[in-house]
Amino acid sequence: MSDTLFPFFNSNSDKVALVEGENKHTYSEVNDRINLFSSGILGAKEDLNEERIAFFLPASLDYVTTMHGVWRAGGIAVPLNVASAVSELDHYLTCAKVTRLIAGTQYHDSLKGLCNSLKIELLSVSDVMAEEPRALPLINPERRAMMLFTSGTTNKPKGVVSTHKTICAQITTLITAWEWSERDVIPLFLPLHHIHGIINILSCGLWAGATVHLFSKFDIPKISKQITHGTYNVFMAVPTIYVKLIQYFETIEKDEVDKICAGFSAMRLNISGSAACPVKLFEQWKELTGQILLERYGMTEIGMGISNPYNGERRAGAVGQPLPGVQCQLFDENDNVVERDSEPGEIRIKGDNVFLEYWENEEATKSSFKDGWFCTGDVAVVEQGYYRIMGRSSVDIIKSGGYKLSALEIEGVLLTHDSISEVAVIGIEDDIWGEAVTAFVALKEGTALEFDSLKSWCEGRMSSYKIPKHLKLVDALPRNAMGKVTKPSLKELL
Ligand code: MCA
Ligand code: AMP
Repeated sequence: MSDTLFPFFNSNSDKVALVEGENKHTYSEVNDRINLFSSGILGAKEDLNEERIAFFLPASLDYVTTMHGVWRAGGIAVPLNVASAVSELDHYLTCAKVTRLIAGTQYHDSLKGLCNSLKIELLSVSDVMAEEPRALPLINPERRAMMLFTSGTTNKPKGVVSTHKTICAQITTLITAWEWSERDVIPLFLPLHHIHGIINILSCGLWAGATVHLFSKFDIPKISKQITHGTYNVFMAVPTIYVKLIQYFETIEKDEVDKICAGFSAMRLNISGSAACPVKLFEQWKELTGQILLERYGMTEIGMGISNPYNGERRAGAVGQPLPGVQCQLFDENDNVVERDSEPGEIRIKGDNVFLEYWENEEATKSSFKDGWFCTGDVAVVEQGYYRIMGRSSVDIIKSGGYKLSALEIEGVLLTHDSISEVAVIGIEDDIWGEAVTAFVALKEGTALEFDSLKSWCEGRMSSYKIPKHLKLVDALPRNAMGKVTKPSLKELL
């Protein structure tokens, strides 16, 4: 059972695990709370037997209680994006066959209708808590533990299922590689429905006995203030966050900038990941803070795969070497191993860190593995011993501010607009977001479309970060002889 392996939860430690605003929670207090939650969610059952319990909670003590509570009771934890549109939630809840949804009371009114229609019990954490702890099941590490939704080259996001063993492998490799310890203090402001926030920050922190400061969003002034006070010694973020920090520095007094940069400078580690870190950003950050960003590469299906070294050269524009316990190999289009340096190939991964399956999607699971290797769809080269990511094999995946977005999913929603006859969505290079969602639209005859009205129409139909940043009206989309839209040629139309 992976959860009891979190050593500090078992040690009755009075060390602070979580800081939430003015409130501090010790490991022993959090541990007791988790046990009461597990006892309550079990009710009369001995074991949840992989029942899917979803939760709609921002970063909070309640989130940690629910995640670990579900694990200890033998359920599958399904953390949801609190910024989701209702239509997206419908898909997640239906696909995972969720039975109970734990949500903050502030969300109950907006979730009630959906839960009623899907016959899902809507609860708050306090509804679940038992008065007394009870015996909890022993859980085989091979059992399913968590489901995260990931966008792919198909229309709807797929549920990526990891086991207790997967999660344990993903955490422990990072604890070793990045030298986590109980002396660490880290801010957590990333969303908690993705590996970056869940595993790299929250779970590694709690496993190591560190202190994790929880923020419901990336609140630059608040977080910067703590940084000037020297509160944190580790900082992990997506490249967009480093860009936004640098932009923020341009809006405040130099004296203040110097204090924040000194706070960063004193840290033991600054990490960038989830999307490519431009060399220019790497250099700017070094110049401002003296920190040499450690860039690493990961994916929902594998956790972290490749990382620049903690000790040793961290190379700009490269992601380093495979992490301990992770097997990594590049393959060409004919599935042959790429033997020579500087020749590109698809990254394929093996190891205990790799997920179990796409939930109830045998076909997708099967086609994503070849000879036991998980095929990431990312193309890389090895140069003087360092992997460098060159891009993805699909134009239908967009990385915006660290979020992986499916062009097809966005197109599917836009096509339901009354004025749109055809649409193609791609990512266009962008200094802040990495890639900006851009929609090429052909209109139905006799109709017109303003960008602002399209954006308003999108609200509530998709999460706000998926809404196109640019709209280009075209007479018709460029197509090849087979009638397929030639997406690479769209950029030329801008
Ligand atoms: C916010 N907006 C965005 C994005 N985020 N637009 C495009 N892409 C985005 N990622 C838009 C909002 O819709 C809004 O638009 C406006 O920006 C301001 O929103 P706000 O929420 O205030 O922005 P923010 O707080 O500055 O958010 C930026 C962010 C956030 C903090 C960078 O996007 C974020 O947390 N990204 C990280 C996601 C992540 O953790 N990914 C890891 C998955 P409007 O004003 O028009 O309403 S990848 C992973 O886990 C793998 C394993 C890995 O390798 O790590
Ligand atoms: P997700 O499935 O949302 O976790 O996103 C995983 C994808 O993010 C990978 O398949 C890569 O395309 C991309 N990614 C993650 N880290 C990096 C990185 N350091 N450089 C380039 N791309 C990255």
